[in-house]
Amino acid sequence: MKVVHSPLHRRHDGGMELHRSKLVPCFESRARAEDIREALADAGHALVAPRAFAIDSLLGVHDADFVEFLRTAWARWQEDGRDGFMLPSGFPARGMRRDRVPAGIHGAMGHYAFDAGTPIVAGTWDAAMAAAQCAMTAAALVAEGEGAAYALCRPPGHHAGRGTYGGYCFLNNAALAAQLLRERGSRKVGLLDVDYHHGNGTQDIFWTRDDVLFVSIHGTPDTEYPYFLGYADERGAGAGEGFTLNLPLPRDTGWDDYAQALDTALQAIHAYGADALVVSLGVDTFEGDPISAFRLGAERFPQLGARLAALNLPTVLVQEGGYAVKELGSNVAGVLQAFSAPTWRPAAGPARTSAPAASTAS
Ligand code: OKP
Ligand code: ZN
Repeated sequence: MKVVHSPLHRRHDGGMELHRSKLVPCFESRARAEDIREALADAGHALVAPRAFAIDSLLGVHDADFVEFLRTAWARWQEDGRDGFMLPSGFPARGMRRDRVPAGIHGAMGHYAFDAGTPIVAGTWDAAMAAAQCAMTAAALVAEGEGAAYALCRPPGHHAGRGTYGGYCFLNNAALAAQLLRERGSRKVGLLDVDYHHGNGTQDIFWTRDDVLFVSIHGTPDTEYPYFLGYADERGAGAGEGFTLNLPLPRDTGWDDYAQALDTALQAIHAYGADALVVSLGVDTFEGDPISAFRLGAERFPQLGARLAALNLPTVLVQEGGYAVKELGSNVAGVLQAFSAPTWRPAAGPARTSAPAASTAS
């Protein structure tokens, strides 16, 4: 299948994160994307460059002031006479003001960020924008008739909310893909997040909407990052009530229990009547992942892919986490296998029938 990827991810590098009370190089590294790219090229997938979506195309998903903060943060940091990488150290918790963005860069950072593990460096904006373009391009390819497409996004996106960043994420790539599908003819998008960590940003973005069903399987926030969202009793609000489904699982969950949750998730997307699927594809559910605690063996990723493909929907796969760098590429390739089988063809949905005639050939 088509793999949308940009080398600009390399500009996001050199930052450190506060991890167990120490500043350490981020687990989210350049090497991750390189490993995935090599494994997918070896597996015969076709690498394509992202299209040049403009900043405006982010605004269906993100607040304009937040986007402007991300775009200009590094320049403001430099004006402040600083170098290296940007990390906030104070946040507006209960009883403090969130209605006002402090004028200075340090306060502004705390306003928009929700953790001290997501450094901004000189090239972060370029990399985040390129990743967003990769996701939107993959979605456009699917809207134009590709059965499935994969966006090799780095940095990842699912922790980024309408106006917040954290968890290595700045722009919500998967949400942008879902939004683009909606704008190009899809009526109901199923968004399944299988990353080990809850996709709090995606949930935030679609919380009050019924046109995107958000379903997430993840380590329970009782013990796992991001801690403050992702419980089973969160089900959406207003028009979006009933259109968020969280399936938290305990640490050490293995395939049997995981597969049951996966069936529940897939059943919910089927029952919803989705005509397209976006997958937030984190493979940090792998047993060897250094920062996660599920126990899926490498042989489970082709099985995961087969179950996703069995939904028979036009599908955009968007890379999220996965930090066992050595096995990362082969685990991702495993998920993509079923979508590349010569017999796999999604049922034609509105996302496909709305495609311009000239671009449906694939
Ligand atoms: C991103 B994704 C600092 C605390 C936690 C954040 C983990 C982000 C995972 N060390 N680190 O969902 O894979
Ligand atoms: Zn994760």
